[in-house]
Amino acid sequence: MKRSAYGQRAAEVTHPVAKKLLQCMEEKKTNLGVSADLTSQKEIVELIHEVGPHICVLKTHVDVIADFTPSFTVELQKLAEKYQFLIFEDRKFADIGQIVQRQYEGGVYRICEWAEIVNAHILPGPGIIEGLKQIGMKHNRGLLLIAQMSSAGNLLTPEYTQQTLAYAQQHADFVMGFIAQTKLTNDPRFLHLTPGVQFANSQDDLGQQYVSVEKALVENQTDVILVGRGIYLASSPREEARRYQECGWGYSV
Ligand code: 5BU
Repeated sequence: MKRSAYGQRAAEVTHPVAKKLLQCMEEKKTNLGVSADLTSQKEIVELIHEVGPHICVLKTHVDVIADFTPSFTVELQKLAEKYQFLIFEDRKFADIGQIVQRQYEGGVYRICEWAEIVNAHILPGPGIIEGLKQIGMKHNRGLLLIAQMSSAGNLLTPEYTQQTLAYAQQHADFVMGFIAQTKLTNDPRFLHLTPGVQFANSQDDLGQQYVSVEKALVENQTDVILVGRGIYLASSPREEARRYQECGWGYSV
């Protein structure tokens, strides 16, 4: 049987979360992640039952859930187990190391207890990575560095992106990849996850800029597409997730 590049990489990488994600992608034949940006626990659970079989990652913004209770994260983990996907809290940490540790470990959300993947800006310097790493490594977690953004007028210059790559290389025991619009490195240890992907629209009215599945995966050579409104606002999120899965996987094998 022909193995996809994801399967080969799964065998090669040593980062436990990168390995798990690549194995999941290979087994489920999907490079689709869903951004579950809904504002009630019930809506998110319903969405997961629709899209769960088609995704490798569920991306959350827990702080937009109006009726959030800590038990929700227990349910999320059960659903991740049932449907076999990884949970990525798109927290975009951006503070000094000492504070991000508290934001990651404590507060209401206790993110490190349930999110296998989180992300961070490197704006404050490498102390943010060191801070998160001290917490995350104890829990077998992975970090994505935000190297590029999808939104118009963002300030992440090519030099900034290159510095992100350099920091990732210095912390490859914890950093498993990037949020990026284009592939930044051939280093197989690092995964590239791309938000701002949609079939239907090229933008929203607040600066979001979309690329097609083909552009993300073929032209820009990234690894995982992250789709939010393109799926959760569709009349059948299940069918739409299936379409994105088939399209994305078709470009990757
Ligand atoms: P959409 O509905 O597919 O437009 O949602 C995009 C999601 O990806 C949303 O959760 C954003 O927070 C997230 N995102 C993004 O759109 N662009 C970026 O550069 C980063 C995250 Br980083």
